[in-house]
Amino acid sequence: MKLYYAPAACSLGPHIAIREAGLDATLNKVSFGKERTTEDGRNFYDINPQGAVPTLELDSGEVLTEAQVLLQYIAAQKPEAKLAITEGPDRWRFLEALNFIATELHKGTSPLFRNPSDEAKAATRANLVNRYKLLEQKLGDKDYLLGQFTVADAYAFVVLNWARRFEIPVSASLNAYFERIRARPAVQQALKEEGLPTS
Ligand SMILES: N[C@@H](CCC(=O)N[C@@H](CS)C(=O)NCC(=O)O)C(=O)O
Repeated sequence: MKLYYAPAACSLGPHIAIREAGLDATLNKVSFGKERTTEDGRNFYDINPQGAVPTLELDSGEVLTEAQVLLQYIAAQKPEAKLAITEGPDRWRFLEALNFIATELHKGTSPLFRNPSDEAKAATRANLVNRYKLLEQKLGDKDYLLGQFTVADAYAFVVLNWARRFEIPVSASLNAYFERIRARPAVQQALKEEGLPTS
């Protein structure tokens, strides 16, 4: 499989998941200039008409999109790595966490990347402060959102990294959670491969 990514974008979640699962995958960096071009010189819109990362090209040639679907797809390729919860009551908590991160935190942060007006920025930040309190409640006193590490934590790591970038205040427990994830060897590998700081 081939993952189209941009450094520190939401594609970092599936990238971490690939490394956690120990899957064989190649990376292809997308340039987000006026044109969207892949590392190997193709027009990215020909691969994904939405022009967004993450985009996963399967070995069959099929193209899969949407971060939380890619995370589940990757986890399903290596069930023994237990990166998803697929049975029991926690299955629904797992899906709830993924959707919360996608719709409240990921898309809740997106406006800040578009250089919004001061008013829009303040409203976005206030909403995120509230949403990170909810994430803190979901984490509780556990090491990871579902107790064990899953791809939901890989996704949470990405948005918490953005929270740092945009100086959204989060609790000490969420900061410790971020550091716990960052210390994982697979996360360190993914950060290095994207040319990002590892500490
Ligand atoms: N619905 C997509 C959205 C992905 C998305 O927002 N990707 C961002 C990077 S984090 C992107 O590529 N933005 C460029 C654009 O949409 O034009 C998903 O959940 O995967």
